[in-house]
Amino acid sequence: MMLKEAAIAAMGGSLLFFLLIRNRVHPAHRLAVTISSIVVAIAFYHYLRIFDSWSDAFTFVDGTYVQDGLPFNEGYRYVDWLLTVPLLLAELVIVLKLAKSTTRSLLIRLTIAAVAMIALGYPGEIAAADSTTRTVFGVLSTIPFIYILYVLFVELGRSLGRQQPGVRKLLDGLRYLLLATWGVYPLAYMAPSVINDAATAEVARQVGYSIADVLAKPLFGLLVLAIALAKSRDEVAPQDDDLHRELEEFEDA
Ligand code: RET
Repeated sequence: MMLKEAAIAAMGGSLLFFLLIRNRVHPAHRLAVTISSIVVAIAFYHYLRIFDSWSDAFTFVDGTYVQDGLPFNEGYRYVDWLLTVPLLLAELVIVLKLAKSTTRSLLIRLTIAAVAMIALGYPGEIAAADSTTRTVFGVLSTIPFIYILYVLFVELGRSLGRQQPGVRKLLDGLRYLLLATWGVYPLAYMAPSVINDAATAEVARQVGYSIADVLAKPLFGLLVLAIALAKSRDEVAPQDDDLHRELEEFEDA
């Protein structure tokens, strides 16, 4: 499936990029970019596994996919999310550079909510297309999902005023990218319930998850990098001022 190859390439390429650019970021803001590298490295590995599992399960016959092999393992994707979703939330919180106690409280609450969201989604994901289990766990998983959105948009919204105007714009973009891409996941989850043909539903779900993953990991990482670089420029400025003063003193002497 071409899309999975594209996802593998996007994860691998962005991994290389984040590693190469890391040194351009001021050490005070580097952790967020390091986390981006870890996120796409984890996703790169899991996409290789997902790709293999897909090839073992489906064959392309007369223009459509037919499931004629081993069962397709959706577990790789959930293990990937279990690790990467808390990390993505952590890099967002870390790049903000809030007070230590606020950061700590946000990290703990967001991690718990993210783990609950993914863990509750899994039993529904592997349940039959029209089963109650699927609906019940989908609804249960949506509760922590809404809590995460509440924290990011209402709670964090209040701290945005303290960020530099340029950074604030980027952060706004980051939050809307998050909303737009994370919103795709519950929609893709519903594909098997609304599309009758099982293989078509499976393809729709995989396409949704894969596109959302590329936007939610590498593109999200790029925006975090832009914020870290903008903040790095602010860090460099005082040193330049010092240099300036020294030069002036030197010229005066
Ligand atoms: C599930 C189950 C149905 C209800 C909801 C879900 C939300 C999933 C989300 C996943 C985000 C994944 C990301 C991965 C990127 O690395 C589990 C599909 C609400 C929001 C951001």
